[in-house]
Amino acid sequence: MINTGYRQRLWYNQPAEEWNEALPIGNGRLGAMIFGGTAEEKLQLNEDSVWYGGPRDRNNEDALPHLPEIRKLIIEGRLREAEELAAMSMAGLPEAQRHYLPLGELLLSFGDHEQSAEDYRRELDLEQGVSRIKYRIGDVSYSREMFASYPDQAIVIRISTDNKDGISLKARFTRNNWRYLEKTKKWLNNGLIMNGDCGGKGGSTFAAVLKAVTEDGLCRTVGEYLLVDGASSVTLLLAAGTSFRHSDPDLYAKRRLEELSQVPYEELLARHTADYRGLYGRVKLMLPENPNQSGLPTDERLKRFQKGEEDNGLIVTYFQYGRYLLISSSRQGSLPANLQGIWNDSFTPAWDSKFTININAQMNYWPVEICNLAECHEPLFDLVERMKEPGRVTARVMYGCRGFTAHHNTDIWADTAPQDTYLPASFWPLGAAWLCLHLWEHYRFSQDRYFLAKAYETMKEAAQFLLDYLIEDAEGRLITCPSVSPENTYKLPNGESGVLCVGASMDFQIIEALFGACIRSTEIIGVDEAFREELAAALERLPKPQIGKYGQIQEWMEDYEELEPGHRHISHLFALYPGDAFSLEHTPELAEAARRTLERRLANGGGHTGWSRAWIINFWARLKDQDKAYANVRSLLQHSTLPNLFDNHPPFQIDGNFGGTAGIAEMLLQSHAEGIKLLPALPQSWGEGSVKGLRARGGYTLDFAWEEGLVTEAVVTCTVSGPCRLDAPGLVPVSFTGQAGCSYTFTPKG
Ligand code: FUC
Repeated sequence: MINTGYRQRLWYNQPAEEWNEALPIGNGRLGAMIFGGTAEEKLQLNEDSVWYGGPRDRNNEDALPHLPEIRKLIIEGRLREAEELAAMSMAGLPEAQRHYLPLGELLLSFGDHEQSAEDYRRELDLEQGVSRIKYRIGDVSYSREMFASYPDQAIVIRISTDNKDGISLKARFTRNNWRYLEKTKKWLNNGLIMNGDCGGKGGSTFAAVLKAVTEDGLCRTVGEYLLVDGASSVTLLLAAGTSFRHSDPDLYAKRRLEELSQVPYEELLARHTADYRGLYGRVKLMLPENPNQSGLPTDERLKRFQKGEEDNGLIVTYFQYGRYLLISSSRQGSLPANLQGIWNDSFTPAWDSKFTININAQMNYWPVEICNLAECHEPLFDLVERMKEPGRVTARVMYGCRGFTAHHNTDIWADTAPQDTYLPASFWPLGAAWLCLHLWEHYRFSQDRYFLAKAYETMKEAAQFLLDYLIEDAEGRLITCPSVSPENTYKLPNGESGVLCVGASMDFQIIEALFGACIRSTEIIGVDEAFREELAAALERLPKPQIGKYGQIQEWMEDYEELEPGHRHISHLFALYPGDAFSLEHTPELAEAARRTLERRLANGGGHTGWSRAWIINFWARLKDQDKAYANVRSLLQHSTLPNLFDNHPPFQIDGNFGGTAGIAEMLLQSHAEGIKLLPALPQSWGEGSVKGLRARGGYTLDFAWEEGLVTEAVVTCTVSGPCRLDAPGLVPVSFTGQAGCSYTFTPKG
């Protein structure tokens, strides 16, 4: 039975016992994980610019003088020596970039909660972007409604009861064991201010401010506590900021709340939902659902799914949750979604909870265009823009090159020097180039030439770096060296194994995509003819993709054995997804080799992290293998999904959520080869359904429905005028010239 529009929500019959059960809210900048306790409630808080330490120049000046020697050692296969020298001369100084920190916690204790709670329910309403908690104590009902508002830049917590004057509570901020860096002060009789240092030299200062607005009742502050007694309802407003954006974060946050405390709660809610729905409401997905499952809480559904039960409804929720998480962790003006979006409770988070740009940060943005959230892409573009200056210094100081570069990580300060001396990853200068392809993708979807004209300048600088970085090998080809195939190790016939290499296949695929994008851009905006020719000449000399002894795409220029044939990174299939140089349509042999590559990775235990599994879904979707794509959607939810539907690397890492959402979209719609293809990888169990609002390259929005795997109606809405080609099972292939602003409907009858 087709879902006729159940409200998309996550819901539970009990409070969260641990962080991975708590529910996330966010407005891109401010975030909270809500535990939903009754007598004691906890909101673990984040603000996206609370990072340890200030900006630094970490470039290692010894890189450039040692570069020829490192190259020589690698080319001669003396990997141990090359790696030893690279570890000393190329490592960032100091080794680590900055790391992301929690803002703190807001703890609430409620009076008259001695008896146990009944009729408990908590939910995250994905349609409204609101979290709710309801329960009863004796005869008294309580409810809480919470959201992070983008238009008002605050977290809003509304506490209500049906017992007039029945709310009393104590509120306080905490910051675990890091309390020595902050202190909490009173703010009049109804507010608290927690402020302090984020730590580290040149680091930011932060402030979090809480203000209570009550109906009836009294407010006062005692020590670090804010107390409310005898209120009929309470609205708690929370604002926060750091000196990364505000010269006086205290003042900023207080002003925010002074203003918002004058606005009725209903209006704050209305402003939030209008803003949120403006993004979320653009896409609707319906698949055949089992109505008996819709009455079950999310954790129960997930458990059943993990035991093998089918549940398309849960998959639809997972898909929309990915969109929710993106809206909540990446909004105009915020930092990009980091490894944990914005939700992090650790002062020493896994991989620093920063921006890992050899797959993870990019994966966060895979759903953004196709799932109609293009505005949410902007924080990534802003970061790329800020990386340009440090990236120019890194290019010049480390490699003596023009343009800008970055390695496999960056941080709040847009640091581009290598992160750590983890040899399988660190000395890989393709990070900026890959990120720049996001600019190009944004253009491909929007066709916005003004955007492209500016973006091209950035893409060009990333390409300039690579033109200079490429060296000629004995056969006259242009190769990268040193590089790595993130983050795999190869074995040499002489018994040595290592990671630094000559020409990782992924490098050439990224370079080809970037140079190609730059060439197209110069044509579209009519500039830089000479540079276009330089790029075209270099493209000719790049090594071509090769098929190795297992029939696989070679991961390196030589057909080396991999130390881990089931490695989580499948970098050499970049050109299959997110790139598009490998396709069934245009390069069937490479597509077949890509299939073999995947089979071999999977047969050797591949896909064991959430993000790797999510990437695999996208690969199979591009290979139009609906069964394998679906099996990997199943695996993602089965093996790599936490009770709150967060992706589990393990630990929690958000990229798998975003990659999973992108993969589901890619099964329904593709637009990387010529034209638009509907239902390219539709699994049997999604035989009927509909989707509204997906975007396709070329400036199109698609609404379509299908039955028994055949499209019954497709509506193409054009945002720009131009030729369009549509291919869908059940429809006669059609080419037409669309007019901007017009919609065209196609049915099996024509
Ligand atoms: C890359 C991956 C790891 C992890 C880390 C954040 O280094 O290889 O699996 O996702 O980034």
